[in-house]
Amino acid sequence: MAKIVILTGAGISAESGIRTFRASDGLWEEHRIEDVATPEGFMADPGLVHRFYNARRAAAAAAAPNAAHRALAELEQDGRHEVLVVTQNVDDLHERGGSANVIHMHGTLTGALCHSCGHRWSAPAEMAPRDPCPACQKPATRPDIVWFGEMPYQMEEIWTALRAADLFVSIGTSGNVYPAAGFVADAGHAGVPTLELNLEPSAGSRYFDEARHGPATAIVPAWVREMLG
Ligand code: BJW
Repeated sequence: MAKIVILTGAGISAESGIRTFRASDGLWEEHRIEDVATPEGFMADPGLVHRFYNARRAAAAAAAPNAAHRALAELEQDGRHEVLVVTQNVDDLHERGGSANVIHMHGTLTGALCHSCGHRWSAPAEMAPRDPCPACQKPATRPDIVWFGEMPYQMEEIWTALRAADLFVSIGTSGNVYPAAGFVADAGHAGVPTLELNLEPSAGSRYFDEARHGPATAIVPAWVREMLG
């Protein structure tokens, strides 16, 4: 069975109404990365960071998976390929679209984490700075999100899957944030063919063996149809 590792980014959820980061109307136009996406920003103003993620949690809950999420689920469910989706996205649209084998390397909006004892639990719709951890009771709760300077989740598992893959596909990511931006090079060094599906050429477009450009809801289902013959 051919093994396919698929990296996804904000672009796959854009047509579900979820804002990307680096577009002219993206999240980083309104928020300083240092303020809302670093541990130092959280320590300086946890209320601001919780408000940022509370709003994004509400936006994700109100959104529905689109044709690109559903096409990747169809590829997995068809059973002829072993599909692993590695997403940088913190929404749960892959799971709601039907994908089962998903790694959230940058965490999830539905998760809460205690930065004192490391306990994890389901995030309520609204989190606030002095919420107690259900395990240790300390007011040390944060969204279970990987911020700049923190180690993304399940990296060994991802690199092992990448090296063993028969195909690496990158969908809807600008290729600006490492280690995900380096996966195309990691795959290339392991002799794994690489394909980019993005609205426009990403920062790493030239490293891919093949690139197709257009909206995810058009080019992802078209690619899946090809794969399923
Ligand atoms: C469409 C579309 C449509 C639009 N259809 N497409 C110097 C050099 C190298 C690295 C570093 C450096 N200095 C610091 C670093 C490390 C740092 C880093 O990469 N910094 C860069 C800015 C340079 N990385 C980290 O700190 C990471 N940790 C780390 O490196 O740990 C150490 C380590 C060591 C060794 C091994 C492994 C690790 C942690 C990174 C955490 C990123 N966190 C964020 C925010 C938290 C999550 C959240 O709040 O959601 O994650 S940043 C933000 O960017 C978010 C995203 O997941 C991530 C990627 O963004 P994405 O998905 O690519 O979105 P956009 O908006 O950039 O692009 C969207 C794309 O879609 C565009 O191309 C559009 O064209 C396209 N698109 N509509 C198809 N309809």
